Order: sequence, then structure tokens, then C-alpha cells
Amino acid sequence: MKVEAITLREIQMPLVHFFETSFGRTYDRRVLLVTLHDNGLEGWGECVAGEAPFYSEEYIDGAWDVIVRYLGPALLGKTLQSGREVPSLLARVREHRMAKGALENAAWDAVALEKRLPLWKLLGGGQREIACGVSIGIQDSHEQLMEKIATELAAGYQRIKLKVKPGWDVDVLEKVRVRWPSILLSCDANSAYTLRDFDHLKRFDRFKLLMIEQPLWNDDIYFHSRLQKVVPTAICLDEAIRSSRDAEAALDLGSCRIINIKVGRIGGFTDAIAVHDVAQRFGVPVWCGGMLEAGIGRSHNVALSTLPNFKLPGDVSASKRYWKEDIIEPEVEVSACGTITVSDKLGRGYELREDLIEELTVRKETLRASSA
Ligand code: OSB
Ligand code: MG
Repeated sequence: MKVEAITLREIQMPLVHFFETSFGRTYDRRVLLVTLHDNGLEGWGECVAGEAPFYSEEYIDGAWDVIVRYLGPALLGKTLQSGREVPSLLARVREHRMAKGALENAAWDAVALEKRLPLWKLLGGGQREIACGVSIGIQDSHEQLMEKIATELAAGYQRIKLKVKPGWDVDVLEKVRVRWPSILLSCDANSAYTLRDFDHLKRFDRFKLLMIEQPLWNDDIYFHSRLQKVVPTAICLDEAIRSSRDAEAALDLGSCRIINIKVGRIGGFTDAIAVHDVAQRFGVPVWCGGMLEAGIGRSHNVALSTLPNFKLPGDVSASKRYWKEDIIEPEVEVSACGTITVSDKLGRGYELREDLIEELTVRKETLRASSA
């Protein structure tokens, strides 16, 4: 495809229920969508940067700005045979991985249509059923949390992940384990603990968790290796793994025994696949994380999850858990046994509801190749 123009748009979507992590509560999402245009051909990408720089340093307004000023101009006018060509075109800009990932994934989305292939096939995937878990945020009360867990288990989800932080951890996990002794259960701290908490984290062992996700600093690999040496529960890294080099360092050091792959955090499909491959080489399973995505990001996560080393249930769940109406048709749906069936359709496999997208749009800007 030739990148003749790039459209950025911000859509605003209220969450069905607020989502709270150790770094804060979100009620409404502001989602940046990008479109690459080549005549009639369009590729769409979703930037997973949050509203504020609390999960990582990226946030929607920063992503918008860096795309308009630097990343967009670096792609405009270029002819691409593959999404794999995008990272090197954007490499001059340091970091800004979520912004880069949105553009790169839009290129893959377009190339899949151009080549008349399902995106999952183009990515090298093959699993036709994706195992789904859910991530359940911190609630106002234990009762509310227990009710949510019961609802998600009844819906069929295969793994429950609880957000934890100091003060919302051992008591909560204890209660959940007493009521559901044998469910697949994990927790995610989003960097809420420090070196002083090693003994505290050791106490999580009795809850037989599948993993403890990112207990220490967002940018740390070394101290997680010290922690993993003394904590029997498997540690999973999320925030700290931004590249295949990070994955290799973490696995060499023994910092984790599981990796959460988020394509936005790593900066696009090419490098997400590279992380997947490193983990596979080490015999370490990966799973697909989520960033409260709308339908485009969600469908891209489904496609990525078809790669062979996605061996644990991901945080890729049904659209309706987050949105009254998603921007894709059909919405992402999860079966009663907690799986998503992967579509055979071309591209991302889900049509866009362009009227709804237009209705939700609060700003829009189109960048064009300067006619030379
Ligand atoms: O750490 O996995 C995380 C949402 C926002 C920021 C960070 C995280 C999350 C989630 C949501 O856990 C998972 C989902 O999209 O369902
Ligand atoms: Mg996480």
C-alpha cells in the first residue's frame, strides 16, 4: 500500500462500569484511532495510550502530538509491502511505542485486506479458539467484587485476574479462595509494591495463584529477579517488557516465568511477535493483555492471540463487558466456555460501524503527503 493520507480521530466512550487499578480509576475512555489511506483501501489502528500518563508515560494527547509532528510525516508517501517495514521508518523517534503501534497495526490491517488474508494469518497465527480471562478492577467493597467474580464465572471466563494494591490484597484473595477454591486465579499489582514488601508478597503463595503480575516498578527487571528467587508464585511481567531485548534480559535473569504481551506497550505487531518468539525459545508461555480497548484494538488482540505461544487465557474479553455499543460489527463475543472463535474473514475480521464512529468523534485531523 502507499500511505497517501493518515486520519487521526479521538472518540469518547463511557465505560459500562468504572475500572480501577493501583494507579487510579477510569470512567470514560478517550480513544485515539488512526486510519491509513491508499485510494479506497483503509487500514485502521487503535492507540492504547490512556487518558493520563499513569500506566506508562504515554497518554492520548502526547500520542496525537507525536503522530502529527513526527510519526505521521515519516510514513506519509511511503509504499509498504508489509507492516514489518514500519518500525524502521519510525525508529528515529525514541519510545512513544503506543503511538507507533497504532500506525504499524493500521498498516498490517490494510496489508491484510490488500493481500486478501485474515490478519491472524498474516501475523503467522493458527489457533482458531482463543482462551479468555477477565481482569477485574478494585471495587468499592468486597461484596461488590465477589458479585462481579460470580458474574464472570457464570459467563464462562476461564481465569479471573484481580487488581491488587497494599490494603486490597491478602484479605481479598483470602475471601475469593475460600469461596472458589479451585478457579484459575491471578493478581495484577501494576507496580504497587517495593523492596520492603518481599515478605508480604511471599504470603500470596497460599492462594495458589497462576501468577503475580508486575508487583514492582514499571521499569524494573533486576529487582523482579531478586523477588522471583524468594517468591514461589510465578511472576508475570507486563509494564517492564517493552521489547524483545527486555524479554531476553528478563528471562536470562529469571525475573519472571510468564510474560503479558500488549501490542501497544511493545510498539506494534512486529516487535510483539519478536517478544512472543523470545519467550517461546525460553519455554515461557505468554498471554495477551488488554488496555480497555474499543473494537479495533480488541480485534487486533484476537488476531495476535492466535500465535502458538499464547498458551494462557488472555485479558481479551467480550466487548459488552466494557461498552454499551462497540464500534465493530459483530462485537467481540465470548462463548459459554470462555473462548473467542477466530473469524475467517479478511483483515481484522470485524466490520467497522462508521456511523457510530463518526457520532463518537470529538476531534479529527487528516495528514497528507506533500505533493512532490
Ligand atoms: O495492567 O493489564 C493491565 C487496564 C489498563 C491499564 C493496565 C491494565 C489494564 C487491565 C485491563 O488489566 C484488561 C482489559 O482490557 O480487559
Ligand atoms: Mg497488567
